[in-house]
Amino acid sequence: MNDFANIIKIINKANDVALYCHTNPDGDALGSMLALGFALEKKGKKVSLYCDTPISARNSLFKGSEKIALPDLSVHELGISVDCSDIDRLGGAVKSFLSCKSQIAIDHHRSFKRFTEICYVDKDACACAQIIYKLLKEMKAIDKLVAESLFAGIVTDSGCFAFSSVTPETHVIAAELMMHGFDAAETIYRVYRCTSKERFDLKRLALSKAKLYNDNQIGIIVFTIDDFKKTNTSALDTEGIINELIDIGSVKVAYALSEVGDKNYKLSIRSKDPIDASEIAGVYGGGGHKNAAGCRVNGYLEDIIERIVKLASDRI
Ligand SMILES: [Mn+2]
Repeated sequence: MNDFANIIKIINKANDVALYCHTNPDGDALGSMLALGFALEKKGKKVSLYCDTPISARNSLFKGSEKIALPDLSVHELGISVDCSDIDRLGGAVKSFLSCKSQIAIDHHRSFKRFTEICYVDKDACACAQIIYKLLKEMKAIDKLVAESLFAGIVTDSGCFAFSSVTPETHVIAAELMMHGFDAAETIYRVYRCTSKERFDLKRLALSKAKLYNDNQIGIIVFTIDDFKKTNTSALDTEGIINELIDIGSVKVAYALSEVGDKNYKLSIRSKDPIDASEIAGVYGGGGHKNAAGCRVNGYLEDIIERIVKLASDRI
């Protein structure tokens, strides 16, 4: 594990490389995959980019995202997954990934469960893009567009350099990337700050129903299918809205429940130290990072809320 030399050797040998990111990709998944894709294409390789989720309007703001396709039946020489903590995160792309003649996984999640013989995992990296940066630096494959994509990944996964996962090294890497001359402020606006009117409406609606528990130490927002219909949005548009709750001084744990089906919810968790969000997600078989994690939960909404409030209050 964690041997760039071996990984570079394998990449150099392959002519036909398929890259994979997780289902419902976030900025780090996209930035990591696109940066690696641009770099390998420049090295003359045939590169395919796969994700099982169609690219949303928001994700189309990442340069090169139009190259990302739904997985098909074609077989590739080498498959590389980025930002996937376990094989299930590939969702509908699992079969395609496994059909590659060899596989590599590159990830930074604390909950990483090994699913390839060859992998590179750095649980201290604040973004997968930070690992891809080191890999591509060694391959001397960073140009302006690659740098911008990596920067976009780091910005989105670090809360624009605000999370506790950010280290001095993160800033050094960001500085080295910026030297390639892309417009950093424009990139941050485009991939991190910019929102749509629809998403604004969803945020306004969800926040108007937000509830606080335990002396305002636990915050919960719920996105219902009805909310998505009313605002012409989907569960993909909820990313980041949960931060409005964890930003309340008294809140130690914030939850966002997104209804995805009948009695089926996607639960996002944010926490402040020392509470471990990934440990709470683990109760439901999910995972993530110390301050940001997620899982799926089944049941009646009232029961779920009662249970997750107890999970948080037990840890406060
Ligand atoms: Mn990530």
